[in-house]
Amino acid sequence: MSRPGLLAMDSYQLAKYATPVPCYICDGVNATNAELCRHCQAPMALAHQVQQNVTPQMVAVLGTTGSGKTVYIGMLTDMLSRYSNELQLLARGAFSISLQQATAGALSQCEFPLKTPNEPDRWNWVHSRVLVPKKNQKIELIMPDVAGEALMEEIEHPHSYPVIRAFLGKCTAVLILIDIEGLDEGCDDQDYFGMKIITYLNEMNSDPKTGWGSRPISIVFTKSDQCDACFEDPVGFARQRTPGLFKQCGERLRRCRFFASSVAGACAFEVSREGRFRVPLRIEPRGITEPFIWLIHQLTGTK
Ligand SMILES: Nc1nc2c(ncn2[C@@H]2O[C@H](COP(=O)(O)OP(=O)(O)OP(=O)(O)O)[C@@H](O)[C@H]2O)c(=O)[nH]1
Ligand SMILES: [Mg+2]
Ligand SMILES: [Zn+2]
Repeated sequence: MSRPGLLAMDSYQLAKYATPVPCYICDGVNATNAELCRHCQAPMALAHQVQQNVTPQMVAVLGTTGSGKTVYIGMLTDMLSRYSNELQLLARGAFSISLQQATAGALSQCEFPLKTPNEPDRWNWVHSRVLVPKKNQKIELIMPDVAGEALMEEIEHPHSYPVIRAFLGKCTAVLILIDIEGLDEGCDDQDYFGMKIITYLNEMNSDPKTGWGSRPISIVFTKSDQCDACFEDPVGFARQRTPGLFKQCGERLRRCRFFASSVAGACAFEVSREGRFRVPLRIEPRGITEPFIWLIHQLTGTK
């Protein structure tokens, strides 16, 4: 015979999982305990980390595959989080430090980091607080390291990577990386890439006041360790070597500036059974922080 008793019902605990949480990148609705957005695969940690009274700005680093995005973002975050007086970076959430750690780790062993996988759930999303000490200003920033192949796919076939489109739609500034190595021997793929990305952004939002024509854009010539002339005069270099991009910038962008950057002081090639790989012989960052600092000053109105 069974005796009557009281049994506590735990089903109310499930109620909290029914509260939908919007993804910070695409606004798609997800369950509270989702790790990745089920619509665009962006980490849901971004939505949880963002405080209600702080709206993070989104900044994109765009470039073809192999143009140096991962090396650039990794080195930039490493430099700004350690020893910059002009601007300081504080990572929000441990996962924001992974890219910096992977890049610094690889470079310290005289290697370059691995190519970024095409799957959005494997990208590193750097979420940080940026401080401008002299002006006592701070902003929150989200800056992912996207794969160049995925980016090109989205530019050539819009909507193939919804996460890229959603993210770029919310960006307030971009850094466009142009690989100067790709400009050698009369190859103009990098010039075409620059023109395509500016056209893509302008088509996305061409409003004269809020569109891309009035948002800050840094054009960064990467791997400039291979060309002193580029460091000496990035504008002259752009005019001569990327004439299509230079013209588009002059005609369509009101807040655009050219920069030269490099991470490696000198490189060599290592030949193994897997192929021929470039290895950095010494790390000598040049022009890494300048394009980013200029963007932040543009965003905060501090210069
Ligand atoms: N000489 C020189 N080579 C560099 C420099 N930075 C990157 N590289 C070379 O460019 C390659 C690609 O760099 P990544 O940062 O992985 O390029 P990525 O744009 O992230 O490429 P995806 O992940 O495919 O989109 C490296 O493996 C190096 O061979 C640099 O400052 N100088
Ligand atoms: Mg990469
Ligand atoms: Zn999403």
